[in-house]
Amino acid sequence: MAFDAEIRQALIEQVRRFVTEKCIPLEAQVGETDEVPQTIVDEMKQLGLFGLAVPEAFGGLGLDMETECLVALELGRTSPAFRSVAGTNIGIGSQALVLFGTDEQKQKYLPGIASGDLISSFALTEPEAGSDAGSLSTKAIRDGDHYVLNGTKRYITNANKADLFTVMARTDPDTPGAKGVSAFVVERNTPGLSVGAPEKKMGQQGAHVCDVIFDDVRVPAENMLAGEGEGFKVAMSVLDKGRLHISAVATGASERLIKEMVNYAMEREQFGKPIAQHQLVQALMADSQAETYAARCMIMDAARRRDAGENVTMLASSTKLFATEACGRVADRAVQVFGGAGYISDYGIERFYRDVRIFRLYEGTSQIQQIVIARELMKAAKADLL
Ligand code: COS
Repeated sequence: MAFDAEIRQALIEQVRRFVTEKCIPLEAQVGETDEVPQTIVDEMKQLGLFGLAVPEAFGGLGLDMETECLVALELGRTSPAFRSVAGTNIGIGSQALVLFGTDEQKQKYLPGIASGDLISSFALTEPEAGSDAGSLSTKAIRDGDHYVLNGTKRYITNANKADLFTVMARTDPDTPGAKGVSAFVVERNTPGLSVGAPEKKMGQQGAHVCDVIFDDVRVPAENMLAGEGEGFKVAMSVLDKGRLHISAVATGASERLIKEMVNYAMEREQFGKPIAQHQLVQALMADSQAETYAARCMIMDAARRRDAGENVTMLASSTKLFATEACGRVADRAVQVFGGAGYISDYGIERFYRDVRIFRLYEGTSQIQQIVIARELMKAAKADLL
């Protein structure tokens, strides 16, 4: 069901105000200190941002995908580290529970995720299993009414703050590939679970990724999500949604960068006039706008179709491929329009340039999106649906 239009507009305006008044003034500080201030986290809780995608019955706002994307577009208009604070609770950290959790599992965890009192993370990637997620080797071996987990997860967003992990692990070591994988909810304080130090990254200071190490971690069998062997599908379904959300965040960043480049180009004078009056600079601005508008349209269309119950695997991958690659080009053009200033930290453009680079990598690289799109096309062709 579509979200009430007035409530939606009020929420979007509230988020835009929060981003403009609270987050943007702190961008440089967050970039330098590598920490989003607690006051901001508290405000995000009050705004309900942690529970955007948790059903109302469990304390969230229960937004449809279209509204979630509109909010994500707003959150994208500042340093991505701010969005990342609530990002895993909104997306990959909560959605396995939302989509596949039993009523007891939902009752136990979703209210805390929605309020932001519980931080949730998604643990799929491993040192030897990145794009080839189905080859993961973390094991979950049944022992009575528990599964015993052993292995290492890598680059896990918000792991250092997480209270809860959705973990994909191999319950059937004799079955290679996607089929032997199951998904579990694992609490941070379970004995044997430890979290590594945050990695030093190219960008997105203030957002953290760490290793998560499982050393004979005993997880109750009732914490399994969906059935045994269903974990890969759980992960992929979560990523279908996550890829739309990330597309919206990236496109919000593109819109912010366009605003920055146009304002700068109208003020900065060279050859006796504002550089915005030079046609080669106009081309940089215009191409950025055309691509960003296209990305926004793709996001809205795919989100509405998901809300209507359509399978959006191909659309989500198409949107993520286009929106994140476009964002990379827009960020590059923003540096170009700013010229030397674009390379200097004080102007913040180089920070955005570094921050947005990850959009083309996480939740599936651009090359993985291409593979998904091509496979879906061939499936559709076989079914005579093209
Ligand atoms: N939704 C539901 N089920 C899905 C699915 C989706 N979007 N995509 C695949 N599946 C199912 C398939 O239907 C298949 O089940 P059946 O054997 O019952 O038909 C199963 O999952 C395995 O799928 P597939 O054979 O396509 O798996 P592959 O190992 O070939 O890999 C890719 C598929 C490459 C698409 C996958 O590994 C992937 O997305 N990798 C990138 C991972 C990623 O995004 N990592 C980012 C880190 S998480 S932030």
